[in-house]
Amino acid sequence: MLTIDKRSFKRAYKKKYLEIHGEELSDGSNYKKYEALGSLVRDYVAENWMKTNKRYSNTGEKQVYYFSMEFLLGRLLGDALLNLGIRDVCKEALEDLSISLEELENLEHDQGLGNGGLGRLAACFLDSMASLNIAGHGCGIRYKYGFFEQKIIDGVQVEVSDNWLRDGNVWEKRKNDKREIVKFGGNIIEEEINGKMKFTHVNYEPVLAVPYDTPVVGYENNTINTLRLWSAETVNNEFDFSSFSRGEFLKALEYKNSVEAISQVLYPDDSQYEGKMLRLKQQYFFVSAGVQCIIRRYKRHGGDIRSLDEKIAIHINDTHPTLAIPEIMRILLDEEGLAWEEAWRITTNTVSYTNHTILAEALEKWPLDMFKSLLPRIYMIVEEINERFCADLWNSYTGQWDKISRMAIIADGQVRMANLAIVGSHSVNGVAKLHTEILKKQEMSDFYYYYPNKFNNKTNGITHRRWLLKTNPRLTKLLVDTIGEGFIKHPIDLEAFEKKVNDESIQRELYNIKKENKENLAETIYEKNGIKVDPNSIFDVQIKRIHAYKRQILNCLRIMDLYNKLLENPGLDIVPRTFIFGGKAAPAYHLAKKTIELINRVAQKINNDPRVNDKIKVVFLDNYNVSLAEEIIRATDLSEQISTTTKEASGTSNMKFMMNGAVTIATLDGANIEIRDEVGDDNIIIFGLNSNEVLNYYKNGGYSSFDIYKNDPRIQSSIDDLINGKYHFDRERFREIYENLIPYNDQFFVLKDFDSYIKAQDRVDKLYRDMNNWQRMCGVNIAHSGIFSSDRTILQYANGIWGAELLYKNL
Ligand code: 26V
Repeated sequence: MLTIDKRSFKRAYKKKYLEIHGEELSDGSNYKKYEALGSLVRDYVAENWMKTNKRYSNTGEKQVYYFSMEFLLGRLLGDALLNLGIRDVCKEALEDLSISLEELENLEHDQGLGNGGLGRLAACFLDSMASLNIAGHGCGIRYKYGFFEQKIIDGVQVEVSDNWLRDGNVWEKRKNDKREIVKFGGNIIEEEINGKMKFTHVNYEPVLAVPYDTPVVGYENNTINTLRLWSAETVNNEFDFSSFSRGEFLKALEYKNSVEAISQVLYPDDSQYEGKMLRLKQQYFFVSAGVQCIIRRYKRHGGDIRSLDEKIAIHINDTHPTLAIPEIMRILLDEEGLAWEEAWRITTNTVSYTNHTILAEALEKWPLDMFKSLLPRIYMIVEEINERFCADLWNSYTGQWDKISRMAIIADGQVRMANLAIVGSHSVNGVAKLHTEILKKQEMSDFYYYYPNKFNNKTNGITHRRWLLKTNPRLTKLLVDTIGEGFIKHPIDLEAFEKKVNDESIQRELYNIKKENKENLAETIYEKNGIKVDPNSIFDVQIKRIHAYKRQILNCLRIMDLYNKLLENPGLDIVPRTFIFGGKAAPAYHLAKKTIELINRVAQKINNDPRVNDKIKVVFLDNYNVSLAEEIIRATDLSEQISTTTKEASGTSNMKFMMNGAVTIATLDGANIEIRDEVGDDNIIIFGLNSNEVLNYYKNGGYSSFDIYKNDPRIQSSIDDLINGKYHFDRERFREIYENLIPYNDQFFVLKDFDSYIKAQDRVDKLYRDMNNWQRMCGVNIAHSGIFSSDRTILQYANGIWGAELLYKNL
């Protein structure tokens, strides 16, 4: 923990400002003030960063590398100040200088290098590893453009590029001396030398991988880990002057652009796999640079290559970094000269893999031709892994061709990345109990029976430092005042709060805190959308990627139904509600974009209808990102977690909401089940089909959405409203949604769960009328949220998968 007093902080800050801007503090813009503060904080971090790295070299403790195509960090200043333990001092010092810390914090551009849950999980894990003193580092891509910015124009999503580096990035440090070369294309020359095969890669295209390091600050423990993101450049970092001098200027420029394209942009799709060459290039690019750099460092410190797996753990976040497996093999075989068996033992003991989705359409499978021409040596290694694996399978399952071809790594002209990840790692985990069970019993059952010991569950978590301490300081203070500070380092101790939740003064304070947060959000809503919402209404929130399986449509149809009811019966006695949505659709995902448009049209209609306006309002907040999530989550009464059971692997916003005292309305899917188990049935509102029912329908059929539509006039009229011009003069506008639900038989059981959802929402209405009891429920949720801290998750990974030593245990 850093100790610094207000006076020295002010002095240092003014000095820093002068140093980097060459002018006096009082003259500058707020952005310049933010830059100076960021830069000062980075200086504070620098010494401990160096010391942490030294410690890791000296102690020789096991290093964990978390490989991920995505790190969705959000803003860093507030978290760094909090974890350094100087946020209060900094805030007061700046106040003396008439500067608002919050205003400066809000100027930071979100670091949005991720799509959603998977990327944000990686960011929470980095925070927990550093805070638990685990030598754990991130490895990924420094995309020039992050996840697109979303604008809503005439109700429709429009994508704008996210030029997040435009104004610079105070947190990153380019490391020219740590560059690596990654080789693409070319041919492999095979020759036998002294009875040993030698493979030489020739005619390849070299790409320079340049690392940019970002410090990951541990909570008050002096540990600073590293997130290393790789950027692609041409080897001489300029276009080829020989072609320039021959007048082939454009060609040279084209080459430079094609190399830089590798780290140009994050793929904004998290639902539908597409075999795009550029994405495969991205994957090999960062994985190869990362693995080369890890092995180089390991050897520099005198490590014996034969015990690499004792000192290094590489975790792959979904299948995206699976090429780490053949890349380690390549280095061990071709550069270190190890025999296949030994290289394979080391590789599989080093690598572990997390699966994040059972959606078949998201499974990565690369076309063989593309794979072979882009990565010729890696392809040869994958082919051999496959041959050896299939030979083993043949021994166990002689004659069972079906099974063997299902499990093969190469089949049907494709390389199946999930199969490679399972075969080439020593651990495969799901992200919530139900998800892991489904992997074991359904999606990956062949592999589970073959390798039962590889499979395990690690229920996701979220960092309570960002999602409670930082975003909700007033709630944090109430908790500290009532149960003491212990929960900050041991979040499970939040349980002590349960004893206090019947106390009326606590209930009142919970109410007041939520009210203030809702008032602030109401202001943001007014600023962004020009809609006035009532902070006394129930804030009913669904924020997440827009996906058919997450069923924003279910929520929207229920709002349409309620609207109809209110028109029929203007005196209907309901607690006023504000329905809040946020989320981005993949640019090519039609149905998801239509869903956004529908929500916006419903919002427009309802918000402009004075007959219902004292009862309901609908808001779609554009450009949902980490910072907006922080603002919304602390102001939420009701958290919507309504995915089709079995489809949401875990969910993590569900955990953030409960930690901030929202009550959840949910299907028994993903981690909702574990939340229910923690808080008990009285403190969560559950509805809908259970997993057996859903799996049974998928297996045996028997579901007809049309039957429900035909027999329930209430559903019928809301569904008809999709195509009768009520929400858009062009009646065809929402036909796609209609067709998905009726002629295409509603793959995600929206109609099947509709009635049960409405009844669950009626229960919410009743419960909310008893404010003391509602606040008691909120309190129980907070008290049981500690187990969902990512500190618990990371300890389970460290002990159960990585074998990472907790040398500096602070638990
Ligand atoms: C998948 C794909 C597949 C196609 C190409 C691009 C792409 C990019 C990302 C992904 C990842 C989708 C998987 C994902 O984000 N899963 C979410 O992971 C969360 C953290 O474990 C979990 O809480 C969510 O339930 C799960 O949907």
